[in-house]
Amino acid sequence: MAAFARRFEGVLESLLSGEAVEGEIIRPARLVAAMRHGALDGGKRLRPFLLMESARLFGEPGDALMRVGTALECIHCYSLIHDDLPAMDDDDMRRGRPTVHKAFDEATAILAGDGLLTLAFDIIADPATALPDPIRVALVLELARASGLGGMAGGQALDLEAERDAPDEAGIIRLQAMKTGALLRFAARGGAIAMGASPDAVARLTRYGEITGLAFQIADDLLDLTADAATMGKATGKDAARGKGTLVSLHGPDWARARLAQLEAEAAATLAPFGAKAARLNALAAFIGSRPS
Ligand code: GRG
Repeated sequence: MAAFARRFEGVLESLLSGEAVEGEIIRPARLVAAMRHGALDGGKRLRPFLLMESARLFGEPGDALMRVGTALECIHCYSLIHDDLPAMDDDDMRRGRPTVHKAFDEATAILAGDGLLTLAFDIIADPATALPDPIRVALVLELARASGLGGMAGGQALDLEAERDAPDEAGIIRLQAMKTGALLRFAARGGAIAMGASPDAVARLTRYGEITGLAFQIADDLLDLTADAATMGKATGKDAARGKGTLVSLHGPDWARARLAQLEAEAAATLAPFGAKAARLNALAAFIGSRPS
């Protein structure tokens, strides 16, 4: 994953260039700098890695897949920039550095998020993402649905509401499936769709994405409770401080660790028909459940 992250950085860096492309007028230097601050030099690049590894089950993923992964990471980075704003989670540190609104200012951070969100769809729609047109259109739609009203943005809205009226367990699972699960689901499903996989294979990868999304969130809630800020590169203990309900606060850390082991086994069973080719995706599911940060 670390080797992938280094290779990925170069592709993302070139797409966040300060040079205007056809159809643009200029790219304002301060906005480019804020977008680069929020997107480059940090992050595990988990979602694009998952997309590439899902694609690899069906053949060698090329540059087009790398560009789809870049689009996905742009959405993820936008969500972090906006989530850190004072009106949302109000964080000063992210990935061990000042958040975008601290390094620049709030208005610029809002626009940097807007710029990254829009750039994601620019990247996939661009013919340079050399995939058949129906596949590119399908990916645009899938990514929009994962990111928007009934996906990540909707999940964030439910998360804000949850601070007032505490949801029950089913409500917590649903809001997390939207807020953090939807992009991971897209990563696993999108890799299969981009490679023209069969409906059965797409369904299996979708399920795998849902399982890893759930595992990612349980691990994140566990880390919020147990890890220190230096390891995480951001403040921790925030859920408990706000009295925010999570599966970990409902059932406790021992339950969470047992559930993570269960989900790892479920992920492996879902991918069993792919045999040894799924070894890296199985390792990834294990990593997601036990990641240190
Ligand atoms: C503002 C529309 C909008 C949405 C925000 C995803 C999200 C919704 C907020 C992020 C809040 C948060 C920290 C959630 C926990 C899960 C999460 C997304 C953690 C960070 O993802 P990693 O671990 O981060 O992949 P890196 O830094 O490695 O990219």
